[in-house]
Amino acid sequence: MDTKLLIGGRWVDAATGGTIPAIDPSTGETFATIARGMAEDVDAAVAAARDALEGDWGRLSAMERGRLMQRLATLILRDTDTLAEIESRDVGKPLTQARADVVACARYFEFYGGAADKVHGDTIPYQNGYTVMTLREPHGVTGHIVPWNYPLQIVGRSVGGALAMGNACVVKPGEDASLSTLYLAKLAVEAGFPAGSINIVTGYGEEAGAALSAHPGIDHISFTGSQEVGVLVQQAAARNIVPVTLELGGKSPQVVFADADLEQAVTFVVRGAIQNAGQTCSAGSRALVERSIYDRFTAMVAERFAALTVGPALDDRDLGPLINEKQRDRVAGMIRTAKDNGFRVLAEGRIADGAPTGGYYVAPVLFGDVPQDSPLAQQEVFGPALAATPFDGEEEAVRLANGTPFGLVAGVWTRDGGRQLRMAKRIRAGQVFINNYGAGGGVELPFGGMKKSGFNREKGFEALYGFSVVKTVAIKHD
Ligand code: TXE
Repeated sequence: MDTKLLIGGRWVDAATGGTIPAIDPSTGETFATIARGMAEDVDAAVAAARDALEGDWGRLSAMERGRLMQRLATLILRDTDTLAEIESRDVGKPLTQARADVVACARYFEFYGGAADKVHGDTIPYQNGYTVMTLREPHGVTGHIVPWNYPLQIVGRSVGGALAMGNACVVKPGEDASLSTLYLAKLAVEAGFPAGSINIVTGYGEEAGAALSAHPGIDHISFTGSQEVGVLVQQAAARNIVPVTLELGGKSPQVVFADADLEQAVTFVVRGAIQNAGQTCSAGSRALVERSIYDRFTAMVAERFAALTVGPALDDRDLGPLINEKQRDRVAGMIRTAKDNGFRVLAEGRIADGAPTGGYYVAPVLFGDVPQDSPLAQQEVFGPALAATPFDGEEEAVRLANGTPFGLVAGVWTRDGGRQLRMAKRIRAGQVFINNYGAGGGVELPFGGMKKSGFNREKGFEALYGFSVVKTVAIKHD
C-alpha cells in the first residue's frame, strides 16, 4: 500500500524524506511507515489545490462533482473488507466497529454527492429597477485537520461537504492513524477526482498540522481534536482572517428518568460509553440517573460492564486497545486516581487472556456516585470510564447536564412528552437525542458543539452552508 503524500495527483515522499512509524495499538509493534510531511509539503499541497481550483476541478459542474463523489462511495463499499482491516489495525478498533465506519464514510460521499447540485442561492426583493440574487461559492482551498479516533468517518464528514461545494482540500490526518485516509485517497484517484482536488499530507501536528493551519493560502480550516490545539488552530487562522470549524469533544450526559424504558436505555448508555473504547467525541461519559431508579439502573449497567472484554482489534471483542501509550497512561492514570480517591467502582470489565502485553489495553470501569465537581464528571477521559450520578427532579437534571464546560451531545430517556421537549430545549448541546443516542451518527443531522465543544456545524446541509460563502449580486436595470 502506498503511504506517500498525495500532492497534485502524485504520490510523493516528504520533502525531507522523513517517515513516522505506524504502530499497531493491539501489539505496540510498528507495522508500516508513513511520510513525515512538513511545511514545505504543505506549501506544495496548498499550491496544488489552488491549481485544481483554477483547472479541471474548478471547471466541473456541481452535478459532475456529485457524480465523482457517488463513484467514490461505491468504491469505498467495494473495498469494505480492506478498509475495515486497515482501520481496525491502525486505530485498534474492533473489526465490527471499523466496518461500520467504512459504511458511514461511504454514506458521507453518497449524501454529499447527491447534495452537491441541490444547494442554491436566493433572489431577493429589493428596490424597483433591481434584480438581486445570491450565489453560493466555495471558499477555495480548505484545510482539514483530522484526529485518529474515527479517521474514515471524520475525513468523510469533513471533506464531503467541502468537495460538494467545490472547494479543493488539503487533509492532515492524525499521525497515529493515517493509513485508511491514504487508502481513501487512492480510491479518489481511481474514481477520477482531478489532480489537486484532494491532497493528503501526513505528519505530526506541530509540524504539518501547524503549517496547514497557519498557511496564508488556506481559505477555511476545519479541525477536530483537543481543546488546546483547537485554540492554536483558531489563533493561526485569525492571523489570516480565515473561518474555522472546531469540533473539540465533550462530556456528554445521558439523563435517565424513572419513567424511561430502562432496558432500552441501558443498552444505549453502555454502548455510548464504550464505543471505540470511549475514544469518541460524543461518548456518553456521564449517566445522570433519577434517584428512585438509581440503584436498579446502575445495577443493570454494572451487569453489562462486568461482562465486557477488551482484546486485540482484529479479535473483535467489545473494546479494543487505546490508540497509543500516552493515551493509555493518561486514561489509566485518571482511573487509578479516581479509585485512590475512594470513588465507588460499581463494575469493571476485563482484559482478555492472551492479549499481547505490548498492547495499550484498559478495562472499562463504571463509577458510582460521582460528584459533579470531580475530574471524572468534568474532564473528557477519552477512555472507557462511565461516571454515574443520581439526581432529584428535572431542575437538578438540567443543572447537572449543563454543568460542564462542554456541550456536544446529550441523551434524555423519558416517556413524558412535555419533559422530552423541555429537556431538549434546556440542554445546551449541539445534538439532543430523546430515547435514543446517536453518538454522532447520521450524516443528515447537523453536528457540532456549544460552549467549549466548539462551533460551526458539520454534517447535513449545515455543513454545505459552512463550506461555502454567499455572494450578493445586485443588477440595476429599468
Ligand atoms: O489530540 P490533538 P490528541 C481530545 C481527547 C484526547 C485529547 C488529546 O480528549 O484525549 O484530545 O488527543 C493535530 N497544530 N480529542 O493529542 O493533538 C494532530 O496531529 C495543528 C478529542 O491526539 O488535538 C491531529 O491530526 N494541528 C477529539 C489532530 O490535531 C495539530 C479527537 C488532533 O490531535 C497541532 C481527538 C498543532 N499545533 C482528541 N497539534 C474529538 N473531538 O473527537 C496536533 N495537531
